[in-house]
Amino acid sequence: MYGVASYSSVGKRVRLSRIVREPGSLVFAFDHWLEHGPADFPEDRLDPRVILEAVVDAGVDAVMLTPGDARLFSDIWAGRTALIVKVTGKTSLRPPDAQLLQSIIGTVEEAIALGADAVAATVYWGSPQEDAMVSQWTLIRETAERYGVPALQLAYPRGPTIRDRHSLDVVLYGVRAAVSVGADLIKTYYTGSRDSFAKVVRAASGVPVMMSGGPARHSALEFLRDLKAVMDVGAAGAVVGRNIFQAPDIKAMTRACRAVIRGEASPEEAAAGEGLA
Ligand code: FBP
Repeated sequence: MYGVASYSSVGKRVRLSRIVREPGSLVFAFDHWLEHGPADFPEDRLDPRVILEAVVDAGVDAVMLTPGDARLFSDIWAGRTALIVKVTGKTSLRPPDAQLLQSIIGTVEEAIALGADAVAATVYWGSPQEDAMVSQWTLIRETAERYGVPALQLAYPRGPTIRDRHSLDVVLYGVRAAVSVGADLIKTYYTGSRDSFAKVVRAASGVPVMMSGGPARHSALEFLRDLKAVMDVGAAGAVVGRNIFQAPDIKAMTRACRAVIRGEASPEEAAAGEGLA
């Protein structure tokens, strides 16, 4: 091949390497105050600062925040962990027929101004408003591309034709769609087994895939086993919110997730080592 890489392709590679690390990365997702509201937060954890401090102290590869929270809490994350700014969002307060569209809540330029290593945006594949979501995504991805910023897609199939968001065919379709529209990194639902997730990773054709945490499992061990299953079949890591910040001991759960993702401990060893039930 002749020629040298473009400035932006170098920038994208450098930024991506701060998030996607070998053998795997733990990203803390923390946009839940916007997306879900108080229902997600135990009474003693209403202050996001308390949660974010604990997670960053325990050590994660990156945090994914809204632009406003990235600004407000920069004293916690800056210089300690990579930053992904999520530039789309919605609240659960919307009426049901408006739940399948996210709004633009920040720009790529603002994310760069904040020091972001990547931008993230949700696409609800199969939504009646899929057209608007894909158009938003394309604008975000194209702008990010120009500045050498990787674009993470939360590839979430949901809509009236989708019966089971977690079924293999549905997740596969969402991941292939995300690849087709240029995602640099994909966050998607767990399909419930190691073998099925292997197909999801293969379908991404080398674009890194991270498992989305989802609602808190019945036990820490159950979640750690899910992490192990996806890591065994080539996932790039996981983007986890509730399974960490709703855990009785946030720091212990963060460390256990990280150890399993990095292959430093089995789920059983990680749970026992951190005293998790
Ligand atoms: P969780 O690990 O808590 O599932 O967080 C990941 C995430 O994608 C968040 O970024 C987002 O707020 C939330 O899940 C979306 O949840 P829902 O699936 O209820 O829309």
